Amino acid sequence: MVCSMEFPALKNDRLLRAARGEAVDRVPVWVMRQAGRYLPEFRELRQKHDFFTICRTPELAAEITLQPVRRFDLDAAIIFSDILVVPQALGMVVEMRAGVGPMLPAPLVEPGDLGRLVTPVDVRAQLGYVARAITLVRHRLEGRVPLVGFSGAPWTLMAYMVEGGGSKTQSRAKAWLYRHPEASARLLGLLTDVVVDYLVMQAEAGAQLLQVFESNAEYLGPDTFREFALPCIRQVSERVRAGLAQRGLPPVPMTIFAKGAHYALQELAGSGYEVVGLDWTVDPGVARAAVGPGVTLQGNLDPCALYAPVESVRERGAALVRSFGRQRYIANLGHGMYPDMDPASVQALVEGVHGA
Ligand code: 1CP
Repeated sequence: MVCSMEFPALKNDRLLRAARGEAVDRVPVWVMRQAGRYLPEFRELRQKHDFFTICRTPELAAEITLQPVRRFDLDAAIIFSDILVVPQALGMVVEMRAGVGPMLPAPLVEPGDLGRLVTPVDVRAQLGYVARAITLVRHRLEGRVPLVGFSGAPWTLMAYMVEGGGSKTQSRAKAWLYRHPEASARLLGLLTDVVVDYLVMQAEAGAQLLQVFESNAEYLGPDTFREFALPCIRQVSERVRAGLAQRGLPPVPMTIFAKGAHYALQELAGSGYEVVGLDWTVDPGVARAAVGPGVTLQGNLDPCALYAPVESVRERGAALVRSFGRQRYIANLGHGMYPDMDPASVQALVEGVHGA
């Protein structure tokens, strides 16, 4: 396998320019879950391999990462993996069940269960396969577009570890916050340490922007978010920057996507990230007023708008640019693609944004 860290020169840097607040000739666009089950070439590969085997095999993860970039004129690739590789690195079993999603058969039930977690985590030993996949993709991309690395944010990871999977209410995970605030803080602190090391490793391996997914922010309110989630989000950006500087590595822009955290946009804008991702429930003007001129916004087309006829999707892509403006903006969905979506809708969205 190629493992040289001399990467091909970047030909399309719109994503990075927009993230840093520099002028762009065209608004960059990419799509959350752009590599996934809506693509027939993904489903074909997925039939032959278990989900986490793909994540752990750099050749397969690289191939899937490249699939949407080959098909569409996207301005970014995102490394194929999942946020739940972090609980795995802490010794938890995570299974991907067809049609259900991730399942953790032995979730954390009470504070004593924290003793089952294997700490400290040596991310290079446990998650080195992600670094190797990133390095491989950087070579295979031949500089076409930047590569985004990512991690789940501590609260979102904690929620999966306590719930044992997805949940409509997150009531078990939230019960921890109210019943065991100290153990919750300990767990979140431990996750913050892993997430920081994990993101530094990804940037070192070649990731050119790092996105933090706080997908479960929507279950919290201003108080619980401020007390438990936000301090970790802040620490992650500060400590990743410090970690890169310490290793003599250049800084990379960072994005925080806190789904459902419309109540905390101002605080998110002040949490040390260049880019704030928005879900589709937030009005672009309201978001810009809340975050101020100094951060880039990313988002936020309702994913279900992709079910509309392609002409309508194209028009909605252009409308995003009209609402958000051409600078300090990265077009995306307000959440990920669904498996039953038509690949042609992604093409239409990209055309709409680029043509605006
Ligand atoms: O193309 C890409 O975006 C890269 C790949 C990627 C990313 C960034 C996958 C592949 N997962 C993720 C992140 C992820 N995983 C998040 C954060 C983003 C978000 O909010 O969607 C979350 C919450 C997960 C957890 C997860 N993994 C779910 C959600 C379950 C729930 O709580 O409702 C699901 C369904 C998965 C499985 C998964 N991850 C990725 C794919 C392609 C799939 C489908 C699994 C399969 O092929 O069987």
